[in-house]
Amino acid sequence: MDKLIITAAVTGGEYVSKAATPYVPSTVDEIVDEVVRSVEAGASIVHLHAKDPETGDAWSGDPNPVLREYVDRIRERVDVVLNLTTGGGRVGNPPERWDELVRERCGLGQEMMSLNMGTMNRWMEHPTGRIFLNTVDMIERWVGYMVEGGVKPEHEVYDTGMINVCRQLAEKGAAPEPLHIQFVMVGRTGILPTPKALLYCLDQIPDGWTWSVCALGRYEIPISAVAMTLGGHVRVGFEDNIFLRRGVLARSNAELVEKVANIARELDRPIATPDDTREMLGLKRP
Ligand code: KMH
Ligand code: ZN
Repeated sequence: MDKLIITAAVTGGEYVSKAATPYVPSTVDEIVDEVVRSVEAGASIVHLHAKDPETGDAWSGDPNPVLREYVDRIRERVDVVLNLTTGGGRVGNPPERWDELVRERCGLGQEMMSLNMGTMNRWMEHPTGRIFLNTVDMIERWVGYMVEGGVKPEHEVYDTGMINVCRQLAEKGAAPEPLHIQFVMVGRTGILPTPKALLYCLDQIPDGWTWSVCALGRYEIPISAVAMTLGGHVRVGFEDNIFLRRGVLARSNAELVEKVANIARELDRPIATPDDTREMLGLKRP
């Protein structure tokens, strides 16, 4: 089996503020320290959103200068593959600006970016409303910006129909193959976090594509264990789950990384380093 790529989604994304957990990192220093801890625990990719440094809420200004600062500061401290959000960064930024923001974001020095593969009802309250807007036109433009910028898209699939959108991008040559898919098992408005649903998803993707799962809340660790036994990769972290176990908040993203790294060790699945990950996913070195 391939080495295991562990992604840590450390910043809490758009949803997790200091009000939800005091352990979510918010200032630049806290975020950089948290990335270092997560890499030491076994993460080879970190996924980042821009945070309000005081409250830990989603940053409502231009996210790009904030993300650039994270990239530069993290590069000074630790070797890790950087994966910036595309779906985040909309709070306070109207849809007319999204294209320009995404295009500019492709040049911040990261190796990867999320690319959300369809419009859906959000699974949680959100300051921008319940619709998570990602039309096929937006996706096609944004994948083009990523390819131009030498950034590898991580295709976020929240529902099985979105796999067809991935296949169409590949057939048109818009997204370079092999694609890397993140099955985002949100339940509620998207894929249920069950082994059966995951097996169905895997049946739909071509051989040779790489894949990872991220399941929300209490399903994060059990579904990660299923993915690991099936040869897939995993994402954990405060963006998806803040609990180490029932009723116990994780005190750091690194505790969640360590938990899946321990399962991998028990399964005799070696853990990928950042350089292994670059090779496995065909990423450019920064
Ligand atoms: N918040 C995750 C469930 C993005 O940042 O563009 C999906 C995500 C997408 O990470
Ligand atoms: Zn995200």
